[in-house]
Amino acid sequence: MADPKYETQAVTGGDDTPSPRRSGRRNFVSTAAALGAAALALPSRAKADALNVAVLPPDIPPWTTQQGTPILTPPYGVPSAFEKKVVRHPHSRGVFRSEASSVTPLQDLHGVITPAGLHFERYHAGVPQIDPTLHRLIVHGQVERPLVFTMQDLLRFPSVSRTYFLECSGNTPGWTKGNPNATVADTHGLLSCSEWTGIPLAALLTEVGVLSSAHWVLAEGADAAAMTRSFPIEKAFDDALLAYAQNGEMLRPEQGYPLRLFLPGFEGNMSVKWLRRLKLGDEPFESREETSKYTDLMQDGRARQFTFVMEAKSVITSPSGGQHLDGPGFYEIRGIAWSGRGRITHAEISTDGGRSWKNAQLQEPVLAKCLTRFTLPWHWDGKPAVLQSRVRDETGYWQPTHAELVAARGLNSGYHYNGIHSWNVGADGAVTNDG
Ligand SMILES: Nc1nc2c(c(=O)[nH]1)N[C@H]1C(S)=C(S)[C@@H](COP(=O)(O)O)O[C@H]1N2
Ligand SMILES: [Mo]
Repeated sequence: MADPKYETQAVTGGDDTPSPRRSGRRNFVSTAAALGAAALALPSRAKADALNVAVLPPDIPPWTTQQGTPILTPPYGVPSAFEKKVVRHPHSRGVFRSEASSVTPLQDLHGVITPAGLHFERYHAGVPQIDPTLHRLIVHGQVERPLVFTMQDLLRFPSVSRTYFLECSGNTPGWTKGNPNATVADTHGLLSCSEWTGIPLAALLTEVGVLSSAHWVLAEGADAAAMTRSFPIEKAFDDALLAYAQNGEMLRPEQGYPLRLFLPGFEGNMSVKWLRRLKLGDEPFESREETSKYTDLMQDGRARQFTFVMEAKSVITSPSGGQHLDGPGFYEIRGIAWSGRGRITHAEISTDGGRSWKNAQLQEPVLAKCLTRFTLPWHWDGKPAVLQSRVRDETGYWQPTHAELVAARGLNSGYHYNGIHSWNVGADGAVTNDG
């Protein structure tokens, strides 16, 4: 479809003889009317007038009459200058610091892949700048042959590429009522999805030889936080990766360059970045990040520990907090869904705050432990509406309501919130967060 910015303009000049282009335009206008013209971008005649240039059909815009920017400028491509607002923002604290996180602007993205430069970031002691030629991975503990690998060694192993989401277990401050001005980045932005390339951890463990007494693996990062977590050996032989590339290029420094552990579907914290050590043992290692942190305090004062899996969750990204509907008419409701247990099998959308639900269309491909897009055509009648989505995964688990989550886990924990999220649409078209 042509850019509506041009197509909704009145054609100036020329005679009245119908031409293919004009009848094309007429068809387009009738489609536009059917969709509700308000859903389309408004013409920018005023802007063109202000610039004193003729850019709209049938005039020829200046970018058609002059040579464009030469190739290789800059040598590493960047988004259009008109997309400058699509960036990561610091999470909650309002400033970038070494003990910090930044969020992915999910409301401005399309498809399921997060561009590397927009992948959320979470680090406990800043981003180390590691020379890959000086980086080593040591594998020791209950193994037959303790070994130290260089990056060159690791790149020679057979590799795989898999598309997986990564979500921080602290994503979504849903336990308490949210800020009405929050966007999806604010509520769900500690979530991204990439194609990760690396070595199946199983292949590396086969190389060192696992002793039968080994049931747990400790992973340690080379950053100043020396982030350290334990995970069961079953995960190592299931789908754990030693990832060195992301969306076709080597990892970004923020994502763990030159090597990170990647545990698909598990809470983000366990995917240790800047990975320098794996130790095999018969028990979990009880590191700081799996005892005093990343445990979930329950209502009765006891804490859940080793809550690895990120459960099925979804959020509507359009229309969503901070956006504005330009009057009644057609809108496509769009959202993303994911589950750490496997594939998403159902997505439903409510426009009346959960009183009634409609099946949304899952957009292919539907991959396990990966973001899945879902959509639903919607005609907004201009009245206040409450938009919600809920999803089910292949285990039959349904994304819970806030009330169900609170009943099961109380209100002491800040982690693992996957409740149904609501956006309010006001009669004026303003979309606000309802938590
Ligand atoms: N070495 C190391 N690994 C780490 C962290 C860290 O601070 N240091 N942060 C963890 C946390 S809490 C999360 S949510 C993920 C975030 O990964 P990302 O920055 O690539 O999004 O990395 C995890 N791995
Ligand atoms: Mo995290």
